[in-house]
Amino acid sequence: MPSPLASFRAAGICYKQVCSGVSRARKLPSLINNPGLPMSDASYRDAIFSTPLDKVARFSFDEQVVACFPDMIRRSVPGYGQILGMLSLIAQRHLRHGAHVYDLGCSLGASGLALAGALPADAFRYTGVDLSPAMVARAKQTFLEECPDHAMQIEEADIRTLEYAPSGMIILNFTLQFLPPADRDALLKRLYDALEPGGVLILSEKTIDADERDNAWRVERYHDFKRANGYSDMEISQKRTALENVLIPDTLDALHGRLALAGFPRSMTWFQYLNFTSLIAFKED
Ligand code: GEK
Repeated sequence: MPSPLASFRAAGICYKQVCSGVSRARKLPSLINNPGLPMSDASYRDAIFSTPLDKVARFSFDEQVVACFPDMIRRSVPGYGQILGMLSLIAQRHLRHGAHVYDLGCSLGASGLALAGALPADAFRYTGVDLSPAMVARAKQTFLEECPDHAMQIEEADIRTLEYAPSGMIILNFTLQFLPPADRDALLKRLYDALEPGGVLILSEKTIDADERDNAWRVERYHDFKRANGYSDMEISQKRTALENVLIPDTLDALHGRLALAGFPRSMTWFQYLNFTSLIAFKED
């Protein structure tokens, strides 16, 4: 199996660039805006739903997904690279020197790599947490190879039951949507409690619109986005089936409501691209 970094690079995601912030992040392939840029090597390309399946199984973060994950997320999540690129700029503004950062549902540790690429080794301590053993194993290997001088830890755990250490920044990038809705408020409350005064939570999610017509428009344009990134109608449809009752999106209003209920006095939407969004929630000083 290729090294995780090789597959990130093959997917057109160069973390050394993403990590260095907006000016460098502009050089990143911006998906449909740069169709001429090389796509990934065929061996790491997401082709999981490219053949007709008699029965589409529930989506899970297994070895097969891990092998093509950088390509999958780049071609499926509008704005993914831009969100990563901003994390280090947000950290530079909000993170006390040496503070602890959680990345919950870290997958292959992309947010950690983004931070390590932009910030010196003593600027922060990072803990990535993921439930998938395959993700955790590869993320560990990546950090050893790419940023051995930074304090990067990876834990295999369920973020709903973890004991949280005091932290200056908590990143929940496209993870809350995979928890049963009934478990979401309790987790956010625990994260609010774990944040130090002045700490921030970054919450990125796929969203749904309450208005049916708006929702249909956004979903159709999202499918256009996926087609433009090389997915066939069959792949789009089978992936949608696999994610049914696995990825359950909230509305943007519901997300802000959950943050308020958890105790955050202020939250704002800082990024939106079709039905994908990123919020920042502030804990009072
Ligand atoms: C990125 N943040 O690249 N506890 C821990 N991990 C979980 C749980 C749980 N209860 N449920 C799901 N996960 C990443 C992308 S992917 C999003 C996040 C996507 C993990 C799951 O194993 C997977 O790795 C991750 O959450 C969601 O910025 O693939 O759309």
